[in-house]
Amino acid sequence: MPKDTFYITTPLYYTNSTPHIGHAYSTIAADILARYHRVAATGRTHFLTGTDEHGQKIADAAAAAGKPPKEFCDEIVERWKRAWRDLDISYDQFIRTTDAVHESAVQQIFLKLREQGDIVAGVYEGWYCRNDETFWPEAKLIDGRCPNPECGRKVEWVSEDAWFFRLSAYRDRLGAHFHSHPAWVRPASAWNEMASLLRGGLDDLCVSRASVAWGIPIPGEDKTIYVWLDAICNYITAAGYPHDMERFATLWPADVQLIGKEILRFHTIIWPALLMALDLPLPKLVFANGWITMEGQKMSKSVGNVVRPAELTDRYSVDAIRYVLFAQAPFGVDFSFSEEALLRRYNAELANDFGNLVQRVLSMLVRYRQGVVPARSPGDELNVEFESALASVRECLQDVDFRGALSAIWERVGALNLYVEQSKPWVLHKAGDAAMLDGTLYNLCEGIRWIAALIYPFMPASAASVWSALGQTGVPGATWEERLRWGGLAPGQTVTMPPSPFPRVEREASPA
Ligand code: ME8
Repeated sequence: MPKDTFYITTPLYYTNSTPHIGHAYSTIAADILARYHRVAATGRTHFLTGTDEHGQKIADAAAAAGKPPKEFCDEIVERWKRAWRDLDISYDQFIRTTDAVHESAVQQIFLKLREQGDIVAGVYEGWYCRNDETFWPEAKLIDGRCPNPECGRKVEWVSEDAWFFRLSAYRDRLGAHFHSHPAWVRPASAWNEMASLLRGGLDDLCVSRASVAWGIPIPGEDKTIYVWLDAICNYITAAGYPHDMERFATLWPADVQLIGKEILRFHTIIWPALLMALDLPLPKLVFANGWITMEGQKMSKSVGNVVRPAELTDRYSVDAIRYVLFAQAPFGVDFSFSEEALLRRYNAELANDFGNLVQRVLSMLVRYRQGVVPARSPGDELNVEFESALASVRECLQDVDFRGALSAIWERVGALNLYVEQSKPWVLHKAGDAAMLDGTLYNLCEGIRWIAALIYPFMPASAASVWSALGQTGVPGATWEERLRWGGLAPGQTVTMPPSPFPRVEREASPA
């Protein structure tokens, strides 16, 4: 079976923490792409996410909670799954690095690489940061501490017999891949940063741990496999490598791998070198999303400045958060989170521009036409702009440009609002111009039907509510190919009033 499935992945999240909106951002991005590819008729789609459960950091967190690591992870994983359910994340597969199939696949990968001479014996001596599970060269340390600005913890001197992946041997091939694929890592700033890192040369990578018991054992030895080697292989083990090569062939290479920019080196240097060693094709695109920051610092558990999704969805709805996070900044660029900005955007773009439009149009339809879609009037040209908006949204989402897609949709929302103002259905009604009123109401309802289909990848619940209020069946807009034809709304269709999709939220009174 050849590759026939659009394959999207997120990072695997550490189970020493529970989701904040930074994690949600990457996962919702993957969900938008997955939903888009499902409705945009590109064929099959597979969306993978999951959890990264091995390593000292997780073992320490479990010990602090007084639980065996696996039991600890079992509980935390439920919280990740619940958070994704609450945010309407439609993943197709959730992998845990403690899954038996993954563990055995990683052991097989390790043994294969060792057998073919890509993993070799050596001695490791160096400075190790437990929190980041990373070895740091002495020159990088800042006052004897981890140089990761989010961490800054004391590093430890580690000396042990070890196994090394011969990363340095892949430098030239990696360099050639970067140069022949200038868009395989995005945004361009990420490609530049990694290409220049490659020019600086590569050290071999220590891929065993004698001191870490909570990990995948190296068969026949008292060591475990380095947690990053273990975790990064999930993208292929989840797809069936090496136990189900038939399935694997339909999925691999991944079409889009979404990550945060702090893990670029792992995903665009180490990961492709491992794939080259396994003689597998490289992912088509690795896209590093920007960071959500708070007062200039990355939102993270270690900084202690996290906002949990539930704190926001209680007040604004899930779809509002899914919208606002992507309307605010281009994907790949950092942006600062503030509830103030969220509230402003929510009330202006969702409650006012979109929510009011739906309520206003459908209540006119109920008032003037008893909720029945009237006949379409020939000769209007509204379809032209909607068809070109559809093309722009497709182009943007194909290009992982979420904000571009939303702005193309909101241009149409704005145009429908203007159309209401200019065509004045209430005046047509008063004047008894029935044919004109019919045509106008038809266009408005059909325009709203299109908007519901187009917003579906971003806001599935609101899309579904408007879609079914218009008497449409199935997943909103599935598929765009079939459902997005101007005139698809059948005259005679009865429409119901949906609940207001985005009720206005008033600013909380500031404390006196
Ligand atoms: O790094 N802004 O897991 P992790 C935007 N287990 N995205 C953010 C973010 C923020 N403030 N904070 C987190 C790991 N993220 C490893 C990955 S992959 C084989 C192993 C997102 O739990 C972003 O995608 O620390 C980042 O890369 C990921 O969460 C890190 O999650």
